[in-house]
Amino acid sequence: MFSDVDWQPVIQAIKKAKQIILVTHCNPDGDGIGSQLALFDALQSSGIRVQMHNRDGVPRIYQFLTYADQVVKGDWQGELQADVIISLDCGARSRLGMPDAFFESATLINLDHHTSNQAFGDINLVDARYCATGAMIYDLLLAMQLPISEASASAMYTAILTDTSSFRLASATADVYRLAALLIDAGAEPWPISVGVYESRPLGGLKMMTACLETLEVHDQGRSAWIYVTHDIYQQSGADVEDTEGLIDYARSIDGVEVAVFVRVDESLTDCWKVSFRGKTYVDVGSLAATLGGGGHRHAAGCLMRGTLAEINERLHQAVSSLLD
Ligand SMILES: [Mn+2]
Repeated sequence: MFSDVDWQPVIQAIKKAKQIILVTHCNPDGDGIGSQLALFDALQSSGIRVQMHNRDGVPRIYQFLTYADQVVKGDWQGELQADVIISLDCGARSRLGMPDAFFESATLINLDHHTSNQAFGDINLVDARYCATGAMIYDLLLAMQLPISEASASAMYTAILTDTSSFRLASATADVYRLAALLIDAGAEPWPISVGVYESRPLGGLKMMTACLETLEVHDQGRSAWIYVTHDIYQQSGADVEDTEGLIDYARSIDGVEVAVFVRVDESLTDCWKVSFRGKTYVDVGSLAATLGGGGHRHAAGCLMRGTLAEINERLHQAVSSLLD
């Protein structure tokens, strides 16, 4: 997509590697998983020893992708065999959910497109022009002159599809559509991928959606919309965190709403809340999240907050209102 990116430091490190491990952020999304599986496929096909490990595994909706079953899930234990770690789509090292020991002896390559990326790698290639890390992987494979298989094309298409909210965000430029077309030419099938990602929901997920939409509040003279997932909603619906994917888009979809806020309780920690923001036009929710200790993009960002729901809500309302004034 971009010819001015210097991939050489990354390529040199990959070529020197004896073994590579690919990792992505906790609660991975389609971009993290798609990037990981595409790069795994390409590196493995070229004879490089490569493995994948995600603390949170692969969400159900991405398990149809080739090699998803090869991602090892869980807390990292034991010693690292790999001498190169490639972090994909992750803005901060702590978001990988790996212990410090994991990073001690290997070269860490950080490939990402988040403006808030903390440049935590030994080699950092962070470029916010890309709509998705999956699109960066495409350019990397081109630069390495590796062929694009059907499996890697499908994984990269999934990354781009999901990170542009189905080609609806401002990041879905003509170049992104051209890349999607190239991936389709290489074997990615849009409808089966859409069925896998968007049309295979568990019933509990829809029950959660109903309950979550019931919590809808509109503030700031109709310019902010808020939805919540509480412990009760998790329990009554039988759904889990994976089923919250995309719920925030309903809040943003309301006419006149500029900022959508989604507050969901952490399933394991008490008084801990995961807050997501989506902006529609002029509001930069990335900087909003940054003021609250989080990060992200202009139109999509998030942060972690501690306290009772009432406490964090007060802070949140102030922060969002001041942004809309
Ligand atoms: Mn991404």
